[in-house]
Amino acid sequence: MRKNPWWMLCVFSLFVIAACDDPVVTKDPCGDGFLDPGEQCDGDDLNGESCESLGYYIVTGQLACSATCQFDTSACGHRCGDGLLDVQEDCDDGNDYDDDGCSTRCRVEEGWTCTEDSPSLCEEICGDQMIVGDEECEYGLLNGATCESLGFSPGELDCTRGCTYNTAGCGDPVALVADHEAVAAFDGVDQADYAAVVERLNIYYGHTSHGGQLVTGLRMLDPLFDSGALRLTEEYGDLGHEGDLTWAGLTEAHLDGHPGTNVVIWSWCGGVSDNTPVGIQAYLDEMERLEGQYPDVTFVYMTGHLDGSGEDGQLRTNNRQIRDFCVAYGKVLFDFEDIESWDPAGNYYPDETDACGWCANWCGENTCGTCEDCAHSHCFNCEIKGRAFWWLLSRIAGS
Ligand SMILES: [Ca+2]
Ligand SMILES: [Ca+2]
Ligand SMILES: [Ca+2]
Ligand SMILES: [Ca+2]
Repeated sequence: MRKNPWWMLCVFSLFVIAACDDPVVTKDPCGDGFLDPGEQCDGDDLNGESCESLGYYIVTGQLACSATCQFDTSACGHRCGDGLLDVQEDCDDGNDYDDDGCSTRCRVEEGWTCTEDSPSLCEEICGDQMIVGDEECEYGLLNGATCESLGFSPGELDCTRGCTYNTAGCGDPVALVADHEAVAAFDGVDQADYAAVVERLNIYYGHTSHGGQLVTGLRMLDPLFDSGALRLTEEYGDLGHEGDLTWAGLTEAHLDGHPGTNVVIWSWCGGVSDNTPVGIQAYLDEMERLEGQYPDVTFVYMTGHLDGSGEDGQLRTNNRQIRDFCVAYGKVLFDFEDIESWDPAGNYYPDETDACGWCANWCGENTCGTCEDCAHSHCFNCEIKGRAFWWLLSRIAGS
């Protein structure tokens, strides 16, 4: 019988297409009898585990493997950590870690009490002279804290009946201010401080060009402290003008989306120079509102950059309003204006501008660091901002 060449051509073409356009075959690795990434087991391969090795109470039960290559423990009974209170257990809080009241062996930990529910709810025993969990203190035991360590003037620190600090007997809260003295204090920042900053702080910093001086300054100090290791998220924007609160909305969005953030900083562009007492107060009030909304976050206030308007100019009047508020209410302040108003020898330049005329003179007569492009100014102005910034971060980190 004569073969149909058309039919053969079609079949041949299919082979050619299949050969040339070899599709990537994704075969489900579950069921192939080998353990693949993401599989607890596959078929009879239980990866050496059993009901007993996984901590289940029916040790003779038969551990099986599900169709999705996960352990099927239905024949193993219960275990510690499954959130079901079993006769073998004093508690079961549904997790596999210690130091939360119910141990990994389902025993109630010292200093705690747990309910006999499934799962058990555990809470610290306040009044037992043991500081555990979220307790800050116990009567007469302050866990090493003092009024000063909590940011207050000296006084009598106490513990409430709810095992939290009672700071009523402390003096007023003390402001933390990075001004021109912080530039010199930077020399006292050491590697342990640096490590604490890197480990503990997660910073959100909103700035435009002037505020960028802090970041440039950090980079200039990289030979001492690598700024690349900092957890620093930069936002493009600034504190605006005359009561503009755009920055506050951005801050809330960032904090709500990044709960690990614990330091918020916003800088000004020229927005202090053309501001009014009402506009400045709107800024201060909004910062304080955010502090109340996010009590675990440190908010850093800032003054505005020099503009040559001198001691009696609007800029200094507005900056004084910010500074006085911060000192009165124990805030954290990066005093941008004060930092660039003084040279390291202690000479004061009240009529200076953001260009920092004294910086060039200083570096002509003294040794300054390697220059980087510094927005609106001489590179030494960035370097002193970086020095003050590192000092402030080390203090916030509490080292
Ligand atoms: Ca497999
Ligand atoms: Ca259990
Ligand atoms: Ca536990
Ligand atoms: Ca206690």
